[in-house]
Amino acid sequence: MVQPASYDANSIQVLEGLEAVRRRPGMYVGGTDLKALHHLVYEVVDNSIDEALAGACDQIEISINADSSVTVEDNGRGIPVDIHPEKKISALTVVMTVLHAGGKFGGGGYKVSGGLHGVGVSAVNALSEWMEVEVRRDGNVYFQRFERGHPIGVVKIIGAAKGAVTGTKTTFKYDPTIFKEETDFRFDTLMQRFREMAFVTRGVTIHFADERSGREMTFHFEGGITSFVRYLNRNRENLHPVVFMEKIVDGIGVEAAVQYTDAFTESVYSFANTINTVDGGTHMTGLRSALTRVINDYARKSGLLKDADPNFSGDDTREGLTAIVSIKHPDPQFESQTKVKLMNPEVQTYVTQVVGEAFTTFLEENPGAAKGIIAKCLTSSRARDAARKARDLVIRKSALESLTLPGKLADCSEKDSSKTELYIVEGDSAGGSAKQGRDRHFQAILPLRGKILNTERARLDKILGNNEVKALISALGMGIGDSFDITGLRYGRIIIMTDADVDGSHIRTLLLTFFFRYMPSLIEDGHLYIAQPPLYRIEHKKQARYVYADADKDAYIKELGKDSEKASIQRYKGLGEMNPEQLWETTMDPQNRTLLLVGVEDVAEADRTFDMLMGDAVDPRRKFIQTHAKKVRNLDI
Ligand code: 0RA
Repeated sequence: MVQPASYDANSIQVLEGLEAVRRRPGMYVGGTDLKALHHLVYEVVDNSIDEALAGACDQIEISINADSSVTVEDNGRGIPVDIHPEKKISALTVVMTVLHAGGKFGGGGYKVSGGLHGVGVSAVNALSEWMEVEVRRDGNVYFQRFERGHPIGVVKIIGAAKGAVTGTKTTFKYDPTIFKEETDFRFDTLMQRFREMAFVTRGVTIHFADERSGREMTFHFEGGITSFVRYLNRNRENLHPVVFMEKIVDGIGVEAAVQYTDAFTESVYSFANTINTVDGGTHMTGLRSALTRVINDYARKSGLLKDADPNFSGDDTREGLTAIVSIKHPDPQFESQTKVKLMNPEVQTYVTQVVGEAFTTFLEENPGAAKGIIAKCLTSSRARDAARKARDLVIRKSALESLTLPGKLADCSEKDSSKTELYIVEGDSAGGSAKQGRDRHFQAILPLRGKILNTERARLDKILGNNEVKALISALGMGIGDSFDITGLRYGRIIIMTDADVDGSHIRTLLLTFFFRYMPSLIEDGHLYIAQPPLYRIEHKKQARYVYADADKDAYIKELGKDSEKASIQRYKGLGEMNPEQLWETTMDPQNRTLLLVGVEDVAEADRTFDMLMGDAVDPRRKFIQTHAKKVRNLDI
């Protein structure tokens, strides 16, 4: 025994605090849903990440156990166990039971890593059916168990820690009476977060294992966020090596990694105390404005930008930019409880300063790279100019022609967009069948001839010049670019209907890329679908059956047994092989058809995926296409 059991005023206060967490979990961990459940894990792992950021730990092991308990083990200094001077109980017990106690004592260094609301591990303890902590320190192994936040006995020594081994091992089982709904940890969700944590905590090794499935992953990035940028650009052509910059200003750690590529898109991610701030904030603004300023200054000084030329805009300097900015702040201010936007004003000044100095030096010392980056900005600026002119022309034209619909669009009679559908069909012949087969009251048909443009590899001006794309934009009624307005959408469902062959899947991909790049809200709001035409028609004893998958065809033939010799099997190579009635019956009739809803679960991942799919690198594209089918959720209507 290392402490007396005491039930004084302090412990009563403690228990009241934990009761408050159990009564109102929403206030402390953001709810009782799957997201909140995952946050319990992050809260515990954050403590180990803090040890790593303090330079005291380089190994973190996380496992989801068979009983859905979670273990997090690190080789840090171990949570202190000595008796807390005020509370007269072990520091370990205090950390585990007092809200916000986590980093308040012990040696220097402040708590920097995220936490959900910075409540610390005690909130997790309160929401756990049980929790056990093992601390290796001073040659001993200390142990304490808790149930629903209450200590079960005092801190005990249960063994000897070999040599100078130190660390903390925490296992918790969430309380199913609180997390009632959906309660299965998702490996991929957790893995994504651990990968980010490992990127922004250079040198730490995070091993993550799922005992339920046997899956495991190890993350270790010697290069920290430099590796992160390399990872993001793994399928892009870069213009120079990653530029890494780092400085502590006024107690705030600032790190950034920057690399330009030949892509047309921007991939910039920001982190505050290891949390991915998806809505950016002052660190993001600081990074962007520094890059724009430095590039303009250098371009003027070196004469690459002439006196008569206007400055590059922020958009010009962001085309092809991949960057990470990561800050560590003792007192981060976020816009809301969800921690997606950093608000500290001083951070913008510091990031601008650090990135400004370092990137200026980089350009001065690497004139070749500087020239490449500026050439890229020039092309981007000229293209934007051309696009603006082209768009103005399109807008003026469409104002004149007052929304003329494309000639080949067979529109529907219904005007209420919540009831209407637009089928985008490959080829004129399938378009013909679809026009005859449809219910013209609410279904419109737009046939596309041949392939539309690869919009990933072309700029807006060129895209707007393509007739198929033009027809698509005016049929949808929302405009494009800066003038895009989703309220103009003329159809509630946009359905891509292509042949079940290689060309069909290519056209489908080109369309998906176009929508993702230029009309993402169409996907986010759930308007985009993929039609599912049958692969076979099997006729047996004058009974026709449509089959949508090879496996179903095989199953049916097996079912027919010997009789299958009498069946006639027709394989549909294209939509054009179906007559209008068949097309209606199998693919367009809301009573019978199956549609796949296209969703973007994670925009950042989709960004990488689309780039990979449509970019220049060939191998990863092939790999992606093979696994693509699984990513689209099924939706029966
Ligand atoms: C307070 C003080 C010290 C370490 C820790 C907390 C600590 C907490 C956790 C939680 C998970 N792993 C952890 N590792 C360390 C510093 C103690 C010292 O100076 O020795």
